[in-house]
Amino acid sequence: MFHLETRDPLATIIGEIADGITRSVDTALSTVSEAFFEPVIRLGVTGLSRAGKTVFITSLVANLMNRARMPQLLAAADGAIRTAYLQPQPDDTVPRFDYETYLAALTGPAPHWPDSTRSVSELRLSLRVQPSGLVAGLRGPRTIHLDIVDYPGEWLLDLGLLDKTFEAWSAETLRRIEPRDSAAAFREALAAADPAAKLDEPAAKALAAAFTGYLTAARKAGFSDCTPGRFLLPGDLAGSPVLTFAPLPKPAAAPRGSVWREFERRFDSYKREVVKPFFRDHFARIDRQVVLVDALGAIHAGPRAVDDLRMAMTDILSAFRPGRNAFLTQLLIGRRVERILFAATKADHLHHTQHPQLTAIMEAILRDAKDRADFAGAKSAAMSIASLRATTEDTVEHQGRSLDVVRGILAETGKRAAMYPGRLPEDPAQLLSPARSGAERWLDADYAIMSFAPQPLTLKPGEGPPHIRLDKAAEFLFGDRLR
Ligand SMILES: Nc1nc2c(ncn2[C@@H]2O[C@H](COP(=O)(O)OP(=O)(O)O)[C@@H](O)[C@H]2O)c(=O)[nH]1
Ligand SMILES: [Mg+2]
Repeated sequence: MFHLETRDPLATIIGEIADGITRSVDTALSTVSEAFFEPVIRLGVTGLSRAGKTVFITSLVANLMNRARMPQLLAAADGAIRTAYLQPQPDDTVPRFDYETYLAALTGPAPHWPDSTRSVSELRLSLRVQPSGLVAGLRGPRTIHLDIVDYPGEWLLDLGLLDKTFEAWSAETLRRIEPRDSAAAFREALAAADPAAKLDEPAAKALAAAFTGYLTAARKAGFSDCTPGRFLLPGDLAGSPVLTFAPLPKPAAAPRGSVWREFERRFDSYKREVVKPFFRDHFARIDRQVVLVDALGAIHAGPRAVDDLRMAMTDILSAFRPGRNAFLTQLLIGRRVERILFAATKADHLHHTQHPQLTAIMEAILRDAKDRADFAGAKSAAMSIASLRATTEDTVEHQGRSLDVVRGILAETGKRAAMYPGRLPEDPAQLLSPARSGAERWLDADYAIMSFAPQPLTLKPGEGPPHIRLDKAAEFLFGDRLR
């Protein structure tokens, strides 16, 4: 006897046909039998680069294989999860998430943060689950596959390009970057170019490079409207023509073979060959989504970065809104993301007494993003977590006051240090109002941040790496599917 607890497989198939994806009969059949016999949860993990995706996935998988530190994941606490093991992933052409290398970096004898990743990757963790309680005797153990997909948040923001022509995107981009210092070099390159002239490849490359330089600087300065996303994170497309274009002022006439015509064609290829396949092959198949956010980093960087974070969260959320655009609506027929978690990562930089304030800030931003994106449907939540706890807590006396600090090993020097990151306000509005009104700096507070290295660990049998609320995040994201 088997127990069917998955989304309607028929809806899945209809969705695929509707999009005109031709799949071999083989794949279609295995999808059906898999859906019937072995439920699959596709968990998307995203966030802008350096948000903590790699560390999150590595620690989550390690803590699902060794569950002693997962009391808030109910299926782990009550013993329903019998075993968890890695299996070959279903998608042969997607790079495998290099779990073993990352885990060795984080938990080896000289612990360090793993190298930064720049593309999509996937990992399948299979869970053998035996529900406990009354129904336990009636159901045999079953296998549930957790397919974790790591993809850059930068790529999500490209969704907005699908609705735009090259002309509209160019005009809008040029208007927006007009006042920005970071675009000075690109504006200069543009002034020297003639969009009506015949395309010359080295000149095209130079223009694209100047535009990429602008995007990189804008990202650093905290702007989130940095499309096309692949210009920042090209993956294996670096240097290809599909990434060799830039926004242009429209010339009076654009003859065949001109820079304008060729860039327009490349922009369309970018949408067709890069953006659409990503949404079709990865995004549209996700059931549960976690968006990792470096909220503390943004608070430290100042009001502009916090406001930018708020807008980026709105943009990300609107990518998950049904009916967002025609292409996506058609892709998503019969399926949708059921749960979305926005998690402020690296909460181990804060003493636990300040975690409620960080969570309150995330919740306030999420509420605002939901209102602005007119978002309904998926269940959403905000939390503060640390995928890998790199600090320990302490209370020290400082000028007659006692301060709640965290201690750790500084990543740069290897020296031990205590950090007091500043006091987050009880009322999130004290941060969000100045952010919204465009303030340059926080008025009466300063937030510090230090970069700690992972601490050397001695794990007892059954224990995964130390974390903060990773179990709670897991319970929200897929705990319901394990019982
Ligand atoms: N203290 C602390 N730092 C973290 C944590 N997660 C990530 N980081 C830091 O953030 C950096 C980027 O993390 P990574 O997972 O590579 O980000 P990705 O680009 O989103 O995959 C790491 O190199 C660490 O410095 C955490 O849980 N605690
Ligand atoms: Mg990564």
